[in-house]
Amino acid sequence: LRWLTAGESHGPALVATLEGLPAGVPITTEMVADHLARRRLGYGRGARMKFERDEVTFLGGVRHGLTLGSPVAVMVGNTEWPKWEQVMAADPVDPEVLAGLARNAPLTRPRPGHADLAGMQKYGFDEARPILERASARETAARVALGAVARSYLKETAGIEIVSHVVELASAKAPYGVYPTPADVEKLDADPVRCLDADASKAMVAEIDQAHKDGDTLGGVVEVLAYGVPVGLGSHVHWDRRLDARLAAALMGIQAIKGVEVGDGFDLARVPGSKAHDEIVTTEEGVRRVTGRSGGTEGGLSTGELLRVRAAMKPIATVPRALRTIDVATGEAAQAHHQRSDVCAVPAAGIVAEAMVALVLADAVAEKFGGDSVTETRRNVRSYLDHLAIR
Ligand code: EPS
Repeated sequence: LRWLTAGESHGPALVATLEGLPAGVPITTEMVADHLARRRLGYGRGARMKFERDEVTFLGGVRHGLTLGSPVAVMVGNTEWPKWEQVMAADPVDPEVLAGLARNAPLTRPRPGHADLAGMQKYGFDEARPILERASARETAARVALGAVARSYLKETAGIEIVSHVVELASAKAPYGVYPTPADVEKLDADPVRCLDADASKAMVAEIDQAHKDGDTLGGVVEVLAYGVPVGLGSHVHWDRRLDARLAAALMGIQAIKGVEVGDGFDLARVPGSKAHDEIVTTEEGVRRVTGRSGGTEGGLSTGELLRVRAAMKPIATVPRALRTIDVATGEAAQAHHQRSDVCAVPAAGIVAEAMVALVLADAVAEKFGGDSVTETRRNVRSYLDHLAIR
């Protein structure tokens, strides 16, 4: 698979293309819109989430609810655009008009933790607008749109289903080792922080309320689970074919993610080998691992067990109680710029992480099973599983 996104946070729209999926994947505007709506949920988001809508339009690759096998192109309109039409215009705008716009005031006080400063230095801008527009997590809407296509492909061809939940938010933690299933998704989406445990959810909401009062922001940890992943996606033979490496890169590529774990991750480094691995047994269902510490990958290959990855999001860099920085126009000490911001976007990050896992798995499924129609891919998956020598 190949896929790309384009578009700025306050531009007219985000666009995304995805190439390499077979024909016959069921996908509708409504399916994409549903996932985009899930991404907007979550306690602690800012004002923009309330008044902006995600407008989805397929521009190519889909006909009557099914993919054609041609590149899929999707556009997610920014309903904020009319306010930014001049500030973000593609064509030159009369400088006098621009000078009269408060929205266009140069952002010369870069936020610590944001792409602002290093981006200005690298790309040669004297203010942060040209950097923050693309660094913004608004772009994740485009990924979630493509993720909706990828997850439909996974379900249709291999029966793979993806679930995510928030397991930590600042110091509040959900009980370890409780894994929601696809049947829990509705309940998760109805929870203000997408956490399955009611007590932990309350504690997380309280953390967000406190941070809001304090003019602060919060991070947290999301866990993504993929059910029904067949054995043998990815490979041990080269670093960049390892499924865990591909998942880690994809998750680290989400804005504000600072750490990724596969299975028990860092905890495995703290226990002896006898407690770190998943013993293999034969059961009525066939060969199984008795525990899930590895997160469903061994040697860079999927094992056929539950796939489990976690991503740690740092607190949002637009901190209302602005941090120390410099004004790059004068070199003087200053406070970082701040207009409005989310207190916390961890629940949304879980939906984005689902999309990234879906895109990585779709890539791995397409690579292993090929096929130009969904029926062909499905047949290939079934044939492979039916003929496994050890099962
Ligand atoms: C974002 C800052 C906020 C968020 C935005 C991501 O936007 P603004 O600067 O316009 O207030 O609302 O997220 C989205 C628009 C979205 O759809 O997720 C940032 O700096 O990353």
